[in-house]
Amino acid sequence: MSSEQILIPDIGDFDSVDVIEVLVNIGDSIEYDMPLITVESDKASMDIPAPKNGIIKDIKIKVGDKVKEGSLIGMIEVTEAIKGDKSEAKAPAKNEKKEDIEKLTHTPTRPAPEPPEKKAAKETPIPIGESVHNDENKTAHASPSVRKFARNLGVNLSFVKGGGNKNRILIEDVENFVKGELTKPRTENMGASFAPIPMPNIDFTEFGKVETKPLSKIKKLSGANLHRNWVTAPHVTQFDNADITDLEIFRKSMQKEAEKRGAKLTLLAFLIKASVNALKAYPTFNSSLSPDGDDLILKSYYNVGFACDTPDGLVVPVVKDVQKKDVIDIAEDLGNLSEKARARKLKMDEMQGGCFTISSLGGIGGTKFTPIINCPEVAILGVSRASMQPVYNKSSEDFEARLMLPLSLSYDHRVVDGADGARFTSHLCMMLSDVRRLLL
Ligand code: CAO
Repeated sequence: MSSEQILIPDIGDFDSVDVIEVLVNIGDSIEYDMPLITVESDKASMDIPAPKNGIIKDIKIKVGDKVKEGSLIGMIEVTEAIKGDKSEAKAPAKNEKKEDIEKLTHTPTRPAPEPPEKKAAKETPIPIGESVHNDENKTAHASPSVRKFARNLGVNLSFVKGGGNKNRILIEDVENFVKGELTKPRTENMGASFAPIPMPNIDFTEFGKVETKPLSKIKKLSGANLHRNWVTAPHVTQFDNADITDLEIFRKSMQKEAEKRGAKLTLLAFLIKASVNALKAYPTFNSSLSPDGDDLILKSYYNVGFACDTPDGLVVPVVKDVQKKDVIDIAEDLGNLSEKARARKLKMDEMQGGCFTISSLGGIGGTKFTPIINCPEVAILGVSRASMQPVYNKSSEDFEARLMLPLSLSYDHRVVDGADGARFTSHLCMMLSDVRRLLL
């Protein structure tokens, strides 16, 4: 056995190209023609194949290095001489088109491999996501080895988001895509006509100037969760209006006392208290479906999450053990948790264990909205801006100006029936319109 240098072969018209992937490690046993590294010019990318069978003894380059013909990739301990060594392999000719380089660097003297399309059709297992369109695969920004990997798995690269330099699709992006697809709810029984069609890939620059900004980590995470929740839980939203005229007078009268304890007594604190009262009256709302959908898990603890708007996106801190707290305790928790959320200092356990969520947009505006359930919870309360409304009083047979708070309760119809949805919001309205009940 002898140790030999592995050099970059003739790569055509390129003076220097970037190493964008190193596909082998020291100690790897490799076969002739296996891709060792991927290099990229500003126009094309190509895999550099192994010149011989052997074991990688040393690697002299890393991702980001610039290389050219003759650069040392590493050392190989040749284990077995093969017929088609590198001297026989056809190098890309200088005048060949750049797009052809990929094909040429893969042309060994062994029997020619089947064309990729044919091979893919044979090897492709059940297509993941959408069907494989090789034309779309070609436009994806990925190295040949990644394209081959994707083809073998039946992945259409036009659906995969690249995490590499200049959004290049890497092996791990394909792996993550496959994992994501496999954990999606099964839809085969829905019939093909219900499966969503792929999102068109539009080049917006054709219509005007654009700016591309990466989504924040929080937005990506919450987006994936919201999407899953929206498509898995059949949502119904029940609307109601709570008369909070007396509650507001009481809240303001308690503000000084709250300030003494360092808290701002907001409406949200009362809403959390009232929600727990309603959860106790209607325990189905304080439950989760088991993952197989066969059982309902009823909870005997009362933790309420609240949607908090931060510069990085939406987070949902959780006020724990609400049943043991008075409204000022809850207001204190709300202040602390909101501050931490905006300073990105929330700990994981401060966002876990929620039973029910409140999303209040009342401080901003709007008359009503339909919140998305924070699954595996089964309901969420949306709160919009309170406003003075003429409300008919049966006793006085006259209209009175009352402060009305719009509520929108979205619930999972697999767990909650429509009648219970209406009962829950009626109960909430009753609690909020009579502070004495709330404080009991
Ligand atoms: N009607 C009228 N006024 C309201 C109100 C309502 N429903 N709710 C709050 N207000 C008023 C408050 O009284 C306060 O006024 P003052 O400063 O004069 O007292 C003002 O609006 C601001 O309230 P706040 O924001 O300080 O307190 P909050 O308890 O209402 O809200 C929080 C706290 C964390 C929920 C809020 O800051 C927030 O992030 N809201 C956005 C939630 C969100 O994004 N939901 C959407 C999720 S789905 O994408």
